[in-house]
This record gives sequence, C-alpha cells and structure tokens, in this order.
Amino acid sequence: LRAPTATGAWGTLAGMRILILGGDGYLGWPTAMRFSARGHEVSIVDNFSRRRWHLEHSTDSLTPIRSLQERVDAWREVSGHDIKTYVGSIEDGEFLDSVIAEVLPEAVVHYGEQPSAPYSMKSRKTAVETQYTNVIGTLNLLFAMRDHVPDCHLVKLGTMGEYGTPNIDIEEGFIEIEHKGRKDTLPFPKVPGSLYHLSKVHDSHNIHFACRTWGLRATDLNQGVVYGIETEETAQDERLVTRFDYDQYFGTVLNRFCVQAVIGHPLTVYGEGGQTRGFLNIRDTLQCVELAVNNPADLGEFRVFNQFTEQFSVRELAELVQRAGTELGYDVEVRHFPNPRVEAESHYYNAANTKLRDLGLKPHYLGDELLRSILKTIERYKDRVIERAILPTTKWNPGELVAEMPAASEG
Ligand code: NAD
Ligand code: USQ
Repeated sequence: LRAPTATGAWGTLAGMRILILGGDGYLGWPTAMRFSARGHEVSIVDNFSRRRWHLEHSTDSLTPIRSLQERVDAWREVSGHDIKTYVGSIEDGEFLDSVIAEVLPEAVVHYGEQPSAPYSMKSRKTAVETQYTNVIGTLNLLFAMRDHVPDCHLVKLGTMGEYGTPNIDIEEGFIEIEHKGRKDTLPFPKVPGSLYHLSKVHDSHNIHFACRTWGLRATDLNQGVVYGIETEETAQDERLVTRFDYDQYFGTVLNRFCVQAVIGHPLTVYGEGGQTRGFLNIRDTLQCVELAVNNPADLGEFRVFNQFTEQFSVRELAELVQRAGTELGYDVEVRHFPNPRVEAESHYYNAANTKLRDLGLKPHYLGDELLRSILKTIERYKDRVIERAILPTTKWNPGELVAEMPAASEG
C-alpha cells in the first residue's frame, strides 16, 4: 500500500484503489464517476435495495435512471474510464470479505445503507431491516478491513441527525467535558430522532471501537440533508443522471419542496416548520468526500467532520422555494401539515462545521439562481411524478392515530 506523504495527505495521486459501497445510489453514483474522472481505480458494491424499495411501494425516481450496467457502459463511452461492479449485500459478510480481498482498496467510501428515517419508522420489519443492514453491514466492513487492508481509510457517511437538537452548540464529534473537577474529551452526546438515525449512532460507536482496538483509520462524515439534482459528471449525458426522490420515504425535504412547487402541490411543511437542520448541495457532498479521501485520518484515528454548509429551518426553505418558484411563474402555496414525526418544531440549533472548510471546501450556497436551476431541471421530468406518493402516511407514534380517531378507539 502507498504511504501517505509527510503531511499525512495522499495528495491528489491518481490511481488509488477506491471502493464505493452503495455506488448505485443518489450520492454513490456521482461520487464513483467523480473519482473515476480523476483517474482513480473505482469499484462499486450495491445490492439495488433502493431500487427494490421503490418497486415495493410502486414509486420511482423522478429522473429516469439506467441500470448500473448501462450507466457504467455509458460512463466508459463518455470518459474512457472503467468502473468495476460487484452486486451483493454488505450484510453478507462472506461476500464483502471476498470483495475487499480482491479489490484491496486504499479508501472505502461507505454509502451502502438504508438512508430513510420514515422508512425505518414504518413497521417492526422495516426498523429491523434498517438496523440490520446498516449496523451489521458496517461491522462486516470493519472486520474485512482489519483482515485484508488494515491501512485502508474508511470514509463513512454518518448523519448530523446523530446529535439530535440539543440546547447547546453541536461540536464536530467530540466535546470537552468537566465533571466533578475532572476533564476529558468524549464523544458528543447523541439523541437522534429516528431508528434510522440511531443506526448511524451505533455505526459510529463500532467504527470508533475498531480504530481504538485494531488501529484502523476512519472519517465519520456527519452529513446534513443533501439537495440538488446535478453534478459535473451527471450533466454530461442523459444516461448518467443520478436518482432523485421526492416521495414520503426517500425524498428529502428540499428536493420534495422543489418537486411540489413544479407540480402545483402545496409545500408540505410539517408542524410549525421551525425544525432547523444543516444542508448542503450534492456537488458539495462530492467535494467533501474527495477532501476526506485526499487527506486521510492517521492510523488508529477516528475523525468526525460535520458535513453541511448552511443551516435552514423547514419554514425558511419553503419560503425560498416559494419565491424562486413564483419568479418562474409557478403558483406555490406553503401549507402546514400535522407533523407525522416526534421532533422539536422550535429549538436552538448551532452546529460547528469548520473541519472541511479548513481542508479547502468551497461551498455552493443555496440561492435563487441555484433553486431556479433545480426547478427547471425538475420541469423536464414532471410528467413522471407520482403524486399519491407525496403525503406522509408513516407516523413516528401510531398511538397518536388512535387519539385522533375517537370513534376507532371507543369502538
Ligand atoms: P441511496 O439509497 O440513494 O444510496 C444508498 C445505496 O446503497 C443504494 O444504491 C442502495 O441500493 C445501496 N445499499 C443499501 N443497502 C445496501 C447493502 N446492505 N448492501 C449493498 N448496497 C446497499 O441513499 P443516498 O441518499 O445516496 O445516501 C447515501 C448515504 O449517505 C447513506 O448512508 C445515507 O444515510 C447518507 N446520507 C444521506 C443524506 C441525504 O440527504 N441523501 C444525508 C446524510 C447522510
Ligand atoms: N420535513 C418537512 N416536510 C417534508 C419532509 C420533511 O417539514 O415534506 C421536515 C422533517 O420533519 C424534518 C426535516 O424536514 O424535520 C428534515 O427531514 P428530511 O426527510 O429531509 O431529513 P431526515 O429525515 O433527517 O433524513 C435525511 C436523509 C438521511 C440523512 C439526514 C441528514 O434521508 O439519509 O441522514 O437527512 S440529517 O437531517 O442532518 O440527519
């Protein structure tokens, strides 16, 4: 394996072996193309579960995505670069072990998890599926790295939602605590808001353990909510588009609002809309992941970066979309719906995000121009929108359903 330079950075050396877990997904596919375009040897693992979950709900990506094989063929045609693919589930330890032994990656970018909070709260089955896929998959990965590539750098996608919404500033992974006259720097307290977000907390603990105990190196990217539809590479050819979801399970809030604005559906602000989160453009996800890969953690180090560029409340986002939509001639209504989630709707939120900026992140901020360009891209595909998939049916606490339906509870 190549050694890092004296500064600890790999530089931007071409030809690193990079394995992308979840490389058929919204973020994984554009990431695979980005590293491939830079001249790295890229391999992808995916089990197509995201495509299957859509089939099971009779929903689909707004963008007409090609099969992984067609994407890889189109990418070869457009760029002249090959991407190798492995189809299988990372919770299958034997499969993942054999992939790691064959690829011998110098960096693993791990996106391959069930990413939806509402899906994880739908039923016992989906909650167990989420935690099994995410936690066991990551555990298998840690063992395979320990046994075959102990120098490899794990870049793991975590989530800002691991922290929840505490009434104090959120630090990047760790906090210095003084307790009864003694001091220590410890993992920041985690109070996540769904069983999905909890799976990421469990992952973080397991990865931290593997770094402390086996000397692995890892960067946990606590990413905020991603929005956007295009990257440099996906825009090169219609066959290279990435998925874009807007349904109640897999659509994230700003992407949903943009689709809703274009089709004339009221923007679905849950509750008061004071819920504040960190956000970033999909182009910045790629930038952040690249920065992490190019500047690896030290052996034995478990680093945490908070990966977002701006904070917004849901209500602020709705107003921004309404304004950009109105400029384009759409009639955009902002409507408050009963909140299906159990979460604070008005709270303090101030999260640190300096570590990626220190490495050179140049954010693409959310402005009217960017929003208008997302809306215009969505306009091209608006006939594909399945409107019945938009309103939420999954409640965090189904007991509330009973309270709202006295007839049912009395009977
Ligand atoms: P996605 O569902 O589009 O991508 C995940 C990919 O992983 C899918 O192609 C899926 O088929 C694959 N996959 C899932 N489980 C797998 C398994 N067990 N084995 C092999 N492949 C598997 O989701 P995304 O939005 O691209 O998110 C990627 C990662 O980033 C996830 O871990 C998610 O939790 C995290 N993240 C996403 C966002 C966001 O706003 N999109 C924000 C923060 C963190
Ligand atoms: N919300 C609305 N209306 C909607 C959808 C969502 O008001 O139509 C609200 C939610 O109640 C929540 C906020 O918007 O308060 C964010 O919801 P979301 O669905 O956009 O994001 P979330 O469930 O947190 O999950 C998403 C990704 C997940 C990632 C996470 C980053 O699906 O993979 O981990 O964003 S973070 O939020 O920072 O934890």
